[in-house]
Amino acid sequence: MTKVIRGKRLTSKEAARLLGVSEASVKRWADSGLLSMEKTAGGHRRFRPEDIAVVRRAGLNEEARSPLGQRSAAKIQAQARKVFELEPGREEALVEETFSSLMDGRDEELSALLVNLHLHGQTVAEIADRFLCVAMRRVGELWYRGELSVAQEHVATSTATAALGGLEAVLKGAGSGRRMLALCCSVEEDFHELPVRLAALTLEAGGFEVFNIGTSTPFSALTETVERFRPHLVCVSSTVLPALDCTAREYPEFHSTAQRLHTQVVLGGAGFADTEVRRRLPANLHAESFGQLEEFIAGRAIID
Ligand code: B12
Repeated sequence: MTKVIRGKRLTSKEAARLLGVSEASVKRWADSGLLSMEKTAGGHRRFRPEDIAVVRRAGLNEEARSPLGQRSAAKIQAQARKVFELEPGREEALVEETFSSLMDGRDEELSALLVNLHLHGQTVAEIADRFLCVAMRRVGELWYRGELSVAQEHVATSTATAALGGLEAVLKGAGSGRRMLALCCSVEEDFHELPVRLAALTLEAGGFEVFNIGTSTPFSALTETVERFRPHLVCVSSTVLPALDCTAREYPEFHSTAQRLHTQVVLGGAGFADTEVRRRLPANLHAESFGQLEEFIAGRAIID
């Protein structure tokens, strides 16, 4: 994809605020090579949000090891969250920015925006629910009304997918110690990729090691995979449910295998919203948002 506009960069002042240090420290670290930077034509230091996010997380992890550090790490996060929530009208403006980046195929710029949101205290689930999915639904409405071609929709989806790479890089190795395993996929004949990717990212941010099996995975295949890998959690997405009868036939074996192996089952997305579908496909959680998935994994509902 042609990158007409490069990703947004942070100034020394912005980087300093996000890292909770002085501007002088940021400049010193940058000049000594501790912090990656670029220089503008006028000689000003500029920073990639991804680089600041990595340093910030490393700093927070370091601090969190001492009881005093835990308090200050929490304070930095709370401060960042406050900065974000204080600005009125900002959320709509950011959805607008997300939408226009999707429409124009500006993946680097979108990636920088998503990482920036994360730096300002937004969780992966919040970024998905409040920004990316809202913008994608707008794409869907335009497409449905015939105001957008399939090719334009494809540009939007691949831009979103590419932009998630930035968040993925920042989240690498989230959580410490032994990581629990989770499997992600979508139901048979559902080819919507983004929800599977967002579920995987939400789980990674929650400290899971994630195998993304991909779209259109029949429950019979999933049963075998659960037997083989014995994950702590399986997260299945359904944006559409074209093969309901087949799915309902294969589901009981999958579900009893998961129960026997103490694997938690999360079913998420519009395809699982119907009460009758939920009755036929029981699970530990039927999620309507990534926030619910995040809450579920944070709620220690997972048995290690
Ligand atoms: C991109 C797209 C496609 C692309 C997918 C490309 C790709 N590589 O991924 C393509 C072109 C392939 C496609 C095909 C089709 N699509 Co389509 N598609 C979309 C679009 C525009 C975006 C989908 C997306 O990524 N959304 C982002 C997700 C994450 O947001 P969300 O669905 O709103 O999800 C929310 C919750 O449900 C929840 N959630 C969702 N999934 C999950 C999963 C988990 C685990 C959790 C915890 C939570 C969760 O979180 C979100 C809230 O923040 C949507 C529009 C829309 N409304 O979303 C239509 C849409 C989903 N598609 C639709 C349709 C009809 C189709 C087709 C049948 C069209 C056709 N005639 O061929 C086919 C079906 C193909 C198939 N069998 O899979 C309809 C579905 C209507 C319906 N309810 O049945 C939509 C809503 C468009 C519309 N307005 O009509 N599509």
